[in-house]
Amino acid sequence: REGILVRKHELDTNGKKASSRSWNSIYCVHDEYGLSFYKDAKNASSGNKYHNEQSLALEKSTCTVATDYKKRKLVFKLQLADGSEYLFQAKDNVSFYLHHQQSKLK
Ligand code: I3P
Repeated sequence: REGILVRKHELDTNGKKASSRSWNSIYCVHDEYGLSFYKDAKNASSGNKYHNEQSLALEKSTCTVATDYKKRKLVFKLQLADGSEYLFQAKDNVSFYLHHQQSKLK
């Protein structure tokens, strides 16, 4: 499954506060390799990753609705096994539901 989400990197590996903290619109691809990020669909099809970021391994990750984040709506929180954490904002309820449910499957 793939689509555009707006992402904020909250915590780095081991729970350290992430240094680059702004919200960015990113093309996300969720597949057997994990969650990968691209600037847009074109870059996704050519495999050109967003800022050369490695795919996120979703094993032992948790995905929850970010009820503690009040500044934006339709935000879910992805917490990875390595201690890093990302917030993702969906563009509408359908997108939110699909991405959130999909992330919970792993
Ligand atoms: C960040 C940007 C984010 C903000 C974050 C800032 O600044 O304004 O939107 O998060 O605050 O550091 P920059 O663009 O210069 O990186 P919120 O939208 O959640 O407030 P934070 O460091 O308190 O998370």
